[in-house]
Order: sequence, then C-alpha cells, then structure tokens
Amino acid sequence: MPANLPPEYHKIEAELRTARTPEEKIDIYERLIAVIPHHKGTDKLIAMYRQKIAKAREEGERHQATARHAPIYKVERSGSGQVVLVGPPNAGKSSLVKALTGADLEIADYPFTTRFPAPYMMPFENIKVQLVDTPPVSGELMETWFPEVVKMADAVLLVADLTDPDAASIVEGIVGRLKDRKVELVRADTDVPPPYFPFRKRSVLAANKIELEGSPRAFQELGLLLDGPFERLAVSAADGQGLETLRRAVFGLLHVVRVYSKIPGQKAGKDSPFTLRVGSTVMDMAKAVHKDFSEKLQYARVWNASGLDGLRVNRDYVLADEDIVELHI
Ligand SMILES: Nc1nc2c(ncn2[C@@H]2O[C@H](COP(=O)(O)OP(=O)(O)OP(=O)(O)O)[C@@H](O)[C@H]2O)c(=O)[nH]1
Ligand SMILES: [Mg+2]
Repeated sequence: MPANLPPEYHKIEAELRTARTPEEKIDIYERLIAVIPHHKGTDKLIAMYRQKIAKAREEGERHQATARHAPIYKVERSGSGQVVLVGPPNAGKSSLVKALTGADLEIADYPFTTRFPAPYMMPFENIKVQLVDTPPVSGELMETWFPEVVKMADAVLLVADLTDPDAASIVEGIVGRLKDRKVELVRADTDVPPPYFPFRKRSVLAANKIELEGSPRAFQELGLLLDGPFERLAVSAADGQGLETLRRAVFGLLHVVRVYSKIPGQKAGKDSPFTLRVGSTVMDMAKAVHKDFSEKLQYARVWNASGLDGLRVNRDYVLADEDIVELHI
C-alpha cells in the first residue's frame, strides 16, 4: 500500500464496510480512484479498484438481470473514440447519425422510434469515430441504464429540436437528470483528466432542423436561454447544413491527436494514424507502437505542417495532431 495516500482516501475506504449493493461499492471505488494521486507507486492500487469496479458491475448486471429483468446495454467500443447521442424524442438523433455515417437507420415522425442504443461508425478524414444512437430521454424520463451508457462513452453529442419551443428547458432537464446520476456534461474545451469521478463528459449541442422557417430565431433564443454552457451548432440532418462543422466538433470532443509513424528514409503513411490522448508524448507513442521501442527509445524526429522539418526531440516532447514521427532506438 503506497504511503502517501491522502486522508480522504481512508475516510472513503471506511465506507466500504457498510456498502451493500454493487452500485454503492462502485460509487466508493470510483471516489477512491478520484482521490488517489496518480504516479507509478499507485498504478497497482488504481488497477485493483478498476478491477473491483468491473467485478461489481458484472455482479450488478447479474443481479438486475435475474431480479428485475432490467435491460443492460453495453456498446462495444471501436474506432478512435465513442460519442453517445443524447436528446428528446423526434429531435433527429437517428437522422443525424444516418447523415454522418451513411448507415441505414430507422427514422420516423413519431417518438420512441429508436428503442435500443446502437453503434455506427462516422468517418472523419483518416479515422473513424463511433457514434451511439440512443432512445429518447427527458428530464422526467430516463431509464436507469441510460446514464451507464453515457458513462462508458468518451463524450456526448446533445441533440435539440429547434421546432420545439421548449427546446432549451428540455436540454436543461436532461443535463440536470444526468447530473443527478453523477454524469456531468462539460464544454468541449474542458480538460477531463482521469480519474473520471464524478463522470465528466465533454459535450456539444447540435440544434437540429435549422433549415425550417423560424429555426434560426429559435437557435438564437436557445443560446440566450442556455447561457452558453455548451458550444451550440446549428445543423440540419435533412439538408446537410452544418454537418461538416459538426463532424469536426465531434472529433474535437475526443481530445485525441493523430500521429503518423515514419520509418527512416521512407514517407509516412497517413492512412492509419495512431490516436493518442491530447498531451501524449513521444514516449507514449513509442509504447503504442511497440514495447521494444519504449524500452530502447533514444530520440525522435518530428515533421509537421507548422514548420517542423525533422526536428530532433526527446521522449518528453508533447505531440500535436498530425505530427509525423520517426522513432530512433
Ligand atoms: N425538417 C427536418 N426534419 C428532420 C430533421 N432531422 C430529422 N427530422 C425529422 O424528425 C423526425 C424524427 O427523426 P428521428 O431521426 O427519427 O428522431 P430521433 O431523435 O431519432 O427520434 P427517437 O428515436 O424517437 O428518439 C423524422 O420525421 C425526421 O424526418 C431535419 O434536420 N429537418
Ligand atoms: Mg431515433
């Protein structure tokens, strides 16, 4: 047990003695992870709590499945990140997913068309981002599993319906309900370092159906009422307005950089970048490429569009999006 754990740690740990349900335990483990300082000496402890969380989740699922037949949805991740759509009935969530991914989804002018969360892949330049379409929610109506799906995602795409005069208060209701369930939606430029408790998810708001008469005005009003907690983008799944901006904004939510690995004497392949968290260093990249590289890394050379032309950098160099990197061992 690392010696330098803060006093809150021991206080929270004491609560474990009285925790009964898997949910209570998960809550405590998450708070413990949140107060444990992150460094080499605490890696094992944090990993242990992550394992305990996973176990408690499984236990909770078994419990729920047998006791109440409550559905649990886990959306298998793939691509460079997972972004979940959240919004009221008929806002156009499925229509947006269809427009952004090209997938064939069920869309209809009655509410609750979408019944289960389902993943689709959105191409963005040379990577793919996973979008999760979901059934509708509101401040009053949110199934217990819904916040769990949001917790698993990297970020949130809120969808508002500009034809609904109550669009702003509906969004506020949803955001408030999620907050009650310990999921806090934050602006896209917020740095959310791990640990993730309370669960903070970067979000943007897509205000849909902008092509309709009256929508531009509704969009302005939405801005005034929501008082700017999220970046708002005016979009139309119907005619494609704003969708390229939205695509880039969704990528931006992930806070990742794309870096290209280059072999000395050859050109870098730009088809399959490594995607790493913003703030990652040359050393992080080396670890992602191969264990050998991370063990033997001496230095790297970096090329990019901002003018670096093979600059020699050390292992702490922080990578930028689209850096081309040549690792030297
Ligand atoms: N005019 C207009 N209609 C839209 C737009 N996007 C979606 N719609 C319509 O809005 C209705 C609902 O669309 P869906 O994509 O099914 O909405 P949803 O949010 O997935 O609905 P649920 O699955 O019930 O939550 C359909 O009739 C769509 O054709 C848009 O940009 N403009
Ligand atoms: Mg739908």
